[in-house]
Amino acid sequence: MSSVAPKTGWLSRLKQGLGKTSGKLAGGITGIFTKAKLDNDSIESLEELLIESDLGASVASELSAALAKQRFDKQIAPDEVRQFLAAQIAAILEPYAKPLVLDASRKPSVIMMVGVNGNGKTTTIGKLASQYRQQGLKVMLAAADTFRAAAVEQLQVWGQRANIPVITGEFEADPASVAFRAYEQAKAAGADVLLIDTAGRLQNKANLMAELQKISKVLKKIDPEAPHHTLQVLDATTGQNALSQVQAFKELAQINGLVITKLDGTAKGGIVVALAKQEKIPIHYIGIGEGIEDISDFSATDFAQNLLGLQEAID
Ligand SMILES: Nc1nc2c(ncn2[C@@H]2O[C@H](COP(=O)(O)OP(=O)(O)OP(=O)(O)O)[C@@H](O)[C@H]2O)c(=O)[nH]1
Ligand SMILES: [Mg+2]
Repeated sequence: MSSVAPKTGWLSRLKQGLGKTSGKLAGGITGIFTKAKLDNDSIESLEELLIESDLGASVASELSAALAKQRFDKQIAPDEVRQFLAAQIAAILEPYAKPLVLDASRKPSVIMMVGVNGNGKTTTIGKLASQYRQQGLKVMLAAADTFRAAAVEQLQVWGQRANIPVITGEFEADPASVAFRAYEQAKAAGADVLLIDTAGRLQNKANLMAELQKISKVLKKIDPEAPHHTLQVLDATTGQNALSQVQAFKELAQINGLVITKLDGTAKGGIVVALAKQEKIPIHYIGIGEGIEDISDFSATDFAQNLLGLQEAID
């Protein structure tokens, strides 16, 4: 699905959203390479900078070594280093920068959102629901996080904003029964997309696993392929911890896509690169703010360029 917002508006939001990470990387690279040769010291400092920005130790050493191989013992301008890194990072991300493609023959496509508390599941559902609606799709939401009354209300607020029906259950109702009812209703209404919000209490892993598996199981009574997409939402501000969260959730559900939120709030945006490299799961969307428009498709080149602060004068 392509983003609805004009390309230029999206790019300026992306640039702003990645500003903390790009500021740190660009500033660091300028500090290291102004007047300095590309030698062991500067390569080591670059590697440290990349690790601090959460690209992960293996990517950091791989990129530094690749740069050294090209230009060792020669003067190199900071701008060239940024260009080099952006190209390398884009190449790492490219295989995993996949849009979420909905199968139009499914009425509806069922998207289940999972992830640790506070990572941005409900917010992401609100943003996506609004995007899909703007594209003319019929959307419904299921509040299958029934553990907190506030969680249901939060989803209802997003639903009201975009004029989208939200199927809810009683407080502490069985999440699977809410999901099942929502699926039945979405089917009857001829909806294109059903987005299911879930709870993320990883502290009680056995319960969460049982809950997510039960939701999946009841959805499969309607369509054995449902849920058609299970997306894990990760909070970029947690840095390397996002990697262990993916490991944990892989045991709980069949994760087939990632959404990485809160990139606007952190200089640890390199975690996106570490996730692509290590987890090899498609990254569908990134969140770059709390507003309804602050989400977009994940583009490897645009992301890499903006991570290095290179798209200056686009809009
Ligand atoms: N800055 C910023 N804040 C975000 C983004 N996405 C979500 N948030 C904020 O993060 C907080 C938690 O988001 P929720 O959507 O409630 O997270 P959740 O995963 O549903 O949390 P639980 O329901 O507790 O499991 C909210 O204050 C959101 O506004 C983002 O991309 N950028
Ligand atoms: Mg929530």
